[in-house]
Amino acid sequence: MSLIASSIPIHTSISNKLVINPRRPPVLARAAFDFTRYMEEKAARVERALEASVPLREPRLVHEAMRYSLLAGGKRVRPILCIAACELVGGPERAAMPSACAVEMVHTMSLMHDDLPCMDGDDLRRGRPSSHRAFSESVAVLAGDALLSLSFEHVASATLGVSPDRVVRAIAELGRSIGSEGLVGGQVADISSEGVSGVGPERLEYIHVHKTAALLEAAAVMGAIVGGAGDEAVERLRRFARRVGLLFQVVDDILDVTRSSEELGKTAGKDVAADKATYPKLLGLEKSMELAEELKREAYAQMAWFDEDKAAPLIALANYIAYRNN
Ligand code: GRG
Repeated sequence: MSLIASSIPIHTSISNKLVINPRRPPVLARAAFDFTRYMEEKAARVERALEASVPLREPRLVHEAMRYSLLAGGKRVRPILCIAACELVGGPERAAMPSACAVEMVHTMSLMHDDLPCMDGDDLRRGRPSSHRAFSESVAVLAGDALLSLSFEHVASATLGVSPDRVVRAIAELGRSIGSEGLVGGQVADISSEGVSGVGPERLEYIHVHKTAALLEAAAVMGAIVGGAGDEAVERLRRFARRVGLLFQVVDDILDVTRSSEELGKTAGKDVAADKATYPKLLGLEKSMELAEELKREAYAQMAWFDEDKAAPLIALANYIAYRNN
């Protein structure tokens, strides 16, 4: 059963057995796999698909705002995860592209809403003024709503050559991951924990698993479903992505206190300023890095079930998430 639905924690205790050196060069599954090239090629195709998914129609203002945020050049980790999961189970990239675009639309709209003054309040996103600063608060809300709506429409209408029951399952996965028991649930828990003392590891894990890991999990699971995966493969990819998703947020917390706003393309040090519960605050930097390493190993373990060569992109993606700089 999914962690998102059951709320079973990934870690009830933090291991202190692992000793890691964060500067150690990452070890990839196969030296022959060129991950940089893989990311560049996939990101370029995702970019083209995203561009085509939101044409500049009337009313111009809302479409301009949708495109302003969607095409602002994020890392595109979620769509690439979706495509890699599809290809791992033998599906073609084109089967996953609409789902890949949909998760990026949802991710982008969640950033637009998160940046609003009534939420986390940030004027900088992806290295440029946030949506509400470039347009207005009302346009940022509406353009975010429109991206959310389009994400579902896009999976339903643009996924071709995949059986209708698989498309419906993918849409259900997306809906479940972002609603009140997914992303929205995590954001509510996050906001209501601000400035509250005594936020423990279980509460923090709930926030991060729902706010961040849920959408990465949906990306991988949607890719697997439209790629034709059986139940066991879907479940393995779900567990892999859940750990990678939590890893993503642990690293995000670490970067918030170790990098500058210029490096991040968003305001650094915000978590401390807002008195937020974060892993560095709860565990300290070193233990947070140990947790990141542990999550990466657990994610890798799920990949051992698959063909080593086919799993190489996902292993490398987890590695990239663990060692990223922004
Ligand atoms: C989804 C209906 C709905 C509402 C949104 C505002 C909100 C509810 C949730 C906030 C979720 C949020 C902002 C989580 C943080 C996730 C995170 C670590 C973002 C950074 O992702 P990157 O580093 O960013 O992949 P880029 O810009 O590279 O895409």
